[in-house]
Amino acid sequence: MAIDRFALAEELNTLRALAAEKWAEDPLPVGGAATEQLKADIEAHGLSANITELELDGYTVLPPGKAAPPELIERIKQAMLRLLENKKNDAMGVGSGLGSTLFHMLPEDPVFEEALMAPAPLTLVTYLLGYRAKLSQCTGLIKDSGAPALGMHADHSAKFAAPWNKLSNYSVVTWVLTDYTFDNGALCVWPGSHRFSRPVPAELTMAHDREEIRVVEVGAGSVIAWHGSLWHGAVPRTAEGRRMTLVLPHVRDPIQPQEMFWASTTPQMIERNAPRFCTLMGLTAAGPWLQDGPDPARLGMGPMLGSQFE
Ligand SMILES: O=C(O)CCC(=O)C(=O)O
Repeated sequence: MAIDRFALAEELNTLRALAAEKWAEDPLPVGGAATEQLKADIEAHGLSANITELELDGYTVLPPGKAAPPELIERIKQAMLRLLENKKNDAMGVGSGLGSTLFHMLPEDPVFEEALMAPAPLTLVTYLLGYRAKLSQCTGLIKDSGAPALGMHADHSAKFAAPWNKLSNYSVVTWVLTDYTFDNGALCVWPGSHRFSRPVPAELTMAHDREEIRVVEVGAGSVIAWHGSLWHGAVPRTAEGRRMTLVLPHVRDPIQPQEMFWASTTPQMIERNAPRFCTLMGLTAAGPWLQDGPDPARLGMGPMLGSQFE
């Protein structure tokens, strides 16, 4: 049976109209105002050193307590464990190096909205991808003892043709929910590799023991953000117990997110979050249409010329 595309368009337009109303409260800054606002946000959250690390190393770590208090970390873990209990299949397979994966968790518990909207990591997203960044995935990774290494890769691989430009188009914010150590199967990175602007060569994908590679040993509650060209992977988990991670990749505004967040956004989610949430859900990006074309009222300035979101 074919999709009822008109019903789908109506749903989307209703959500986009709610997003437009919400935006009227506090539209995101553009141009010089965006630069000034970003500088102020970096200052307000004490992130200057993190921005330098993003430039030099291609990744940075917010220590425990900087992104959120320990109680939020605990609630994220509990929500993921509930989802894990009810999980029906494992699309990637635990042998993939990612562990057990929980995809598209955002609509399952408001605690994921809290993580997404946490101001310090969101400021790093803005620095990497701009104020109009969209959420691309809300994924849980759970690795048990014996989980294999995750091969070295860059997140721009298989998404953008290389050589890549210097901008990050896809950036991950990763919430470390249990301590990362070498034996616990921590993330590992090749600092500075984001400047190579190309995928990891095949012969280096399992070269986790190279001297250039740094294992990111950080405590539970840390948040790590990185540039999409950074070469990274994970060492195997040899210790007992379980590694838990919340992964929030984001994309720049014109790029298609991997998960269909607009389709699972509800009016309640729009209501209870700041206006920027609508942008993260993809509800303020240039809109699609069917045979009846764009709605001039929703475009604000007349068809094709611009929109109320500029
Ligand atoms: O935490 C890990 O195991 C690595 C995750 C990863 O590679 C990614 O999120 O791109």
